Amino acid sequence: MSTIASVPYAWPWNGDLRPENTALIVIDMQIDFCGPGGYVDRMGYDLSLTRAPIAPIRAVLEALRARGFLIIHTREGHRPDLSDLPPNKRWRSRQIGAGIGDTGPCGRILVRGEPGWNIIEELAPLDGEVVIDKPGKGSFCATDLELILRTKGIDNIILAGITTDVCVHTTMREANDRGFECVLLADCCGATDKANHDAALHMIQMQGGVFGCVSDSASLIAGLAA
Ligand code: C5J
Repeated sequence: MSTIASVPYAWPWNGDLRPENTALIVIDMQIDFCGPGGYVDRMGYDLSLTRAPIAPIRAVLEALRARGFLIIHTREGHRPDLSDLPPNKRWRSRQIGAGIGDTGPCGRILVRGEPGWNIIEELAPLDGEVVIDKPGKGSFCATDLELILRTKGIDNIILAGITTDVCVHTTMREANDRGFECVLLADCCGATDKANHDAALHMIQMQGGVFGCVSDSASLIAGLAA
């Protein structure tokens, strides 16, 4: 049996936590979501909230890389011709002054290949790590993530990244519906609103863990060392 301390139950449910069957997914730690001049900054939200998970994610990456776990990174972004950008998504972003596809201080907002679309240097993927480019909030929609996870024999998913209530939660829900066993690391996630972050954590814990569990970086690292 190998589990980590988490709520509402010790994760994973069956005690089978191994590098061979468990992946970390780090979601959208891009300049657009936590860097000056990026999408979130342009919307006027507090960058300290989306930057808070950087140090805990680094610690988790170090622990999991050292043990040979599968590491996956995602990037939200659209094709330069915007052919995969639904017009209503673009319209809504323009209502708040940060039009997706429009030019800002970090290049075109949430467009693949632009400076703001890059993962921040502190959490840059290592050679050989999987990077998933996704046009939506969920990491399974219009990507090959599920194929990669199934091919590599992954049952358990550890979730980190931003934002807790949008892309992380959507990905957790998608994964849970596909039968993956999920845990979200609370201090390795952040939202553009603290109350939304807290609510997102609370939702997971209902119904005996309706989408999985909530843990944190220290509990994961301690569990791995035990
Ligand atoms: C958002 C994300 N919030 N990565 N994206 O638009 O959560």
